[in-house]
Amino acid sequence: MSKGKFAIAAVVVAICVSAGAAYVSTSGASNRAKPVRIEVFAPERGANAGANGFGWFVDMEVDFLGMNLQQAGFSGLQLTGPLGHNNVPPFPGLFSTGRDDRLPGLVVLTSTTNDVLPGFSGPGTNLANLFNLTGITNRDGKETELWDTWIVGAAIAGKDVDTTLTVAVVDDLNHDGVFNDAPNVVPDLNSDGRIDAQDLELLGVASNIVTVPFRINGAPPTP
Ligand SMILES: [Ca+2]
Ligand SMILES: [Ca+2]
Ligand SMILES: [Ca+2]
Repeated sequence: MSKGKFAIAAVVVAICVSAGAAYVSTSGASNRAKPVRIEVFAPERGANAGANGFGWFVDMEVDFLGMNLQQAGFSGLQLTGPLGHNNVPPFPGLFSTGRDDRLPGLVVLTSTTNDVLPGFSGPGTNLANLFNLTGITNRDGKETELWDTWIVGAAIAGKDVDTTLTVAVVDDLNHDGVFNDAPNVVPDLNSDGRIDAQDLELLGVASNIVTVPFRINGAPPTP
């Protein structure tokens, strides 16, 4: 294409990427100055993910700009899961709802999280400690980059339902210099009957707030 068209296309792509990766607060405040940057790879926006309500992924990288592992709150490599997978070598980590023991600043919500299973209390439930795989993907003078992945093992957010994934790293609320302050449950701080990015803004975030609308597939895995 011509140089002019290419420039327009590049701008459109940049706007789309920006809109997809970052929540822009109602105050219009930019997220660019935030010290933590989150990029979610899965689910993709508009995807129809999983089967029977589970088997979908949340996969992301979290960049702690200008920080080391300790400041990021990172407490160790993690390979964990339910039952016999929980907290065993070679990379032990706890597996439950609530704040993650390995990445304790992270909040992960879905708008349709139910309260069917023990430990789940609806959309405010922080799902971060259900992540299975946590590792270090970059360490240099600019950032500490961590990768975090979850394969969802039960229909904890329903099936055949439109939902929204919301992810952020909470501010250093206790001012100990470490991003380790995610709550086990996010309250409805603005009392609007929903628990979403606006409540995280009120709680205080150190990162962009990523929101991904997608659908949870309820069909069985075989036709
Ligand atoms: Ca954990
Ligand atoms: Ca802290
Ligand atoms: Ca709310």
